[in-house]
Amino acid sequence: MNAKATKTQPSPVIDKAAFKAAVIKHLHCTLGTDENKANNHAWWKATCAAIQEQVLEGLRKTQKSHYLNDTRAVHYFSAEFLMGRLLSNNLQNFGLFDVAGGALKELGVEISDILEEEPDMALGNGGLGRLAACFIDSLATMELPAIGYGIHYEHGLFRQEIKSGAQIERPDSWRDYGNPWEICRPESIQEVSLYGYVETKYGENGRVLKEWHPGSIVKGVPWDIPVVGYEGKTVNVLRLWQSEASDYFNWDVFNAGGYVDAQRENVQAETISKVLYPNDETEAGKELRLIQQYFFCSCSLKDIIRRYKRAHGDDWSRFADQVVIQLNDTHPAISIPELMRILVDRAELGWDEAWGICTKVFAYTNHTLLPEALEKWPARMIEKILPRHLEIIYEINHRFMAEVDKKWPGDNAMKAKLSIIEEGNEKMVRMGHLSVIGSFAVNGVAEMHSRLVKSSLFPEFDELYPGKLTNVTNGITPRRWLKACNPGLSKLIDKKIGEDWPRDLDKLQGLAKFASNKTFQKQFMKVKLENKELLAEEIRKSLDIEVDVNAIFDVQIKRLHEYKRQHLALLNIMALYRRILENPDYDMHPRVFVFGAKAAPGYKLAKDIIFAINKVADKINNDPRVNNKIKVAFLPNYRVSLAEKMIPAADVSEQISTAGKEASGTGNMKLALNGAVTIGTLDGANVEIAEEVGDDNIFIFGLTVEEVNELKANGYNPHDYYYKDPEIKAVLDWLETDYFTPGKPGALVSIKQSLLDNGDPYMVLADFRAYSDAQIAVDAAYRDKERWAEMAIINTAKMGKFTSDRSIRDYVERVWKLSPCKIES
Ligand code: GPU
Repeated sequence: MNAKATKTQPSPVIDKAAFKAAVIKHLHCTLGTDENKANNHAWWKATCAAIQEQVLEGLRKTQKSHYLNDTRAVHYFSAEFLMGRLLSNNLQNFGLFDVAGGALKELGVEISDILEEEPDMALGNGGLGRLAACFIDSLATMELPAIGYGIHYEHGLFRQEIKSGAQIERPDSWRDYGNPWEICRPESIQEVSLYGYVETKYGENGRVLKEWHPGSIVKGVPWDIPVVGYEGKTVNVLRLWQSEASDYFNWDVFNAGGYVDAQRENVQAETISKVLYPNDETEAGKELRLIQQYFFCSCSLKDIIRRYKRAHGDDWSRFADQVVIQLNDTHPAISIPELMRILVDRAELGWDEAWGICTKVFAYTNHTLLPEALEKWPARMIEKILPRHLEIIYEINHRFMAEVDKKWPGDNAMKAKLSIIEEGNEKMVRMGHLSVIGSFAVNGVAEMHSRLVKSSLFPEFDELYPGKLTNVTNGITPRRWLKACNPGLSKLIDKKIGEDWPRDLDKLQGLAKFASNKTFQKQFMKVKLENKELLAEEIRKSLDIEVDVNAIFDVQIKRLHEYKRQHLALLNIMALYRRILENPDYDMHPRVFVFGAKAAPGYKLAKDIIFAINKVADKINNDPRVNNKIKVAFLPNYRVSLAEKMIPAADVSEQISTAGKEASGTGNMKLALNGAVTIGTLDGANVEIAEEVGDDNIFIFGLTVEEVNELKANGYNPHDYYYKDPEIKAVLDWLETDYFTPGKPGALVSIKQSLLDNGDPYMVLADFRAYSDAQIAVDAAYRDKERWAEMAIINTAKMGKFTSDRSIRDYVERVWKLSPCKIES
């Protein structure tokens, strides 16, 4: 019998007794405690240490194999990696989850309690950062040589508290009591220069040499987080850089008598990796943020070059064969002039040779069309922090302008449009243009988004560089987002179609033929109900709200943003409430609206929307006239580990962005994979989800991109909807009263203002009626239990396309040209 063909689950590398012994050993020898004294935190750390033994063994073998095979590798540069918790995934990937659970049980400890001890690694804001985490999971699983590069933020995304309905931000301290996964690598410290000036010198044959005299030097200390692939063969690394003051520089200042200044430099250096900027899809324009970007890019490039030189010395001719760097949005775009600087100023390559290398190494992913998210840096700021880089950017642009002139001779408007430099009151450097020009491939993150990147964001670049712009639709790792977070459903699927779907998600297709099977429908919906019970318990504990598990669980989880339109959902909830108050017999299936969302601390309207949701929730949840038909639960501190509890319990997935605004979305994929039915607009990856599940198994509503543009062009006036639709008027007027905020009339008025006086930029009112009708259709559909179960099963069955393994396969084929590397034991 072919063992390979039948073995589907990762086979445990050690047994229960050995695992138990390892946990005890670490309690004693790593933590200095014992079985009687240990609290859950100590048990958690000891369990991590026990599995980390396996992880590090895998890491060592992987690094050795990659080195011996001199592999080409992808380097994923990202300012954000939203990893969440690692213990459960690492156990799963080694096939040790049940072994560990059993071992701990014998020691009198529940594994579920231990898992809850782990703080989330929240080094990201939302979708972009979580995508990076899913991608490195897939890369390791597919045995591809890869390294993630980012920033070792001391504080990740803020912890959200809700006080009297309003968001309060508290610092996140994920490492306060130590992180059992990370390994500090002082042997690979790098130095990064900042500020100062550039000296022009003349070398042999009149060659112009540029020397940057930095005003400040900081140290980058690498911390490695092992990334374990499914079945634990490849263990790649996520390398995160922490900033520290570099010793000798400060001593110079110190010796000159500037003790206070020396101290200040110290603080400054450490500030660089202090905190993640909490803005999602808004470019902050802050000096420290540019320094953060440059800091991690410079460290990472030097790290890559050190590794390359170890194998190839000073022969640069093979660099682009060995190294590909994926830029996760423009946040790491400063890497392009940094690599040019290293090649031209340091390695003394000619410009053309250096540029030839650069443009074979970089590839760029665009994640948004929103103008406020397209990074632009004042040229003056770059000049101050990175004087040499600004010169290089000008040189790149100068040569690029010549190319533009060749293609469109004498067309100055075209030059102004495509230039890296935006002229105006203040000269700005467009990082998107720099990224397109400096990369060999550019991709959007869903079919529709990539089409819009080509047709509306970069149409001229598409003409200039045919074939450079392409699509790679996003994906999610099914290991975390089904196998680990939804054990009930996973086991049911295992029984029905076998156990190899976590590696080959198209296998889920096999469930489709059972979608109308009554027995399977019952089993599937029983798991859903159990997951709803768990979430109901969470809602009770966290909010003291009782919800009925037979209600429809309607879930909207994502960053709070006007374009994502949480306020559209809110208006519909208010409309339902009004209908019930007007007609106590209003016929609807009970529904629980569950929200999770953080607002950027400086985003006033987003915070107002959170406040409004909570105030409306208070009123509805405590109004006996509602008779429990509606409950609203805003769960505070939405994060990866909370998503893992909410997603398995969802019946309905809210994906209601204004068409053309959500580049892809990935929560939409996670929810559908766990059997939630989508109510959504034709936006981002919703379009592809609809293609996969079919029109009968999704609720699509609202304006299309074309209709949005047409309506805008014809002069959209939200007042038309306000005056024509009495329910819209009533609901908006309601916001102005003190009904939801007793004694404080006007507390919710900013929402009404944005939707009327401010012109409703995201066309909430234009889509309201269509949304509300679609929700009525959802309600009707849910009442047919069998039909609903069939829809839910079809959703799970048809999500194969959205595994991040497929995204990575697309990148490998279309962009990276990588081969897997078998790990020798
Ligand atoms: N996205 Br740009 C973020 O989460 N943050 C950002 O700063 C930018 C984009 C998201 C997109 O909004 C979302 O549609 C997409 O699925 C995700 O990136 C991953 O591509």
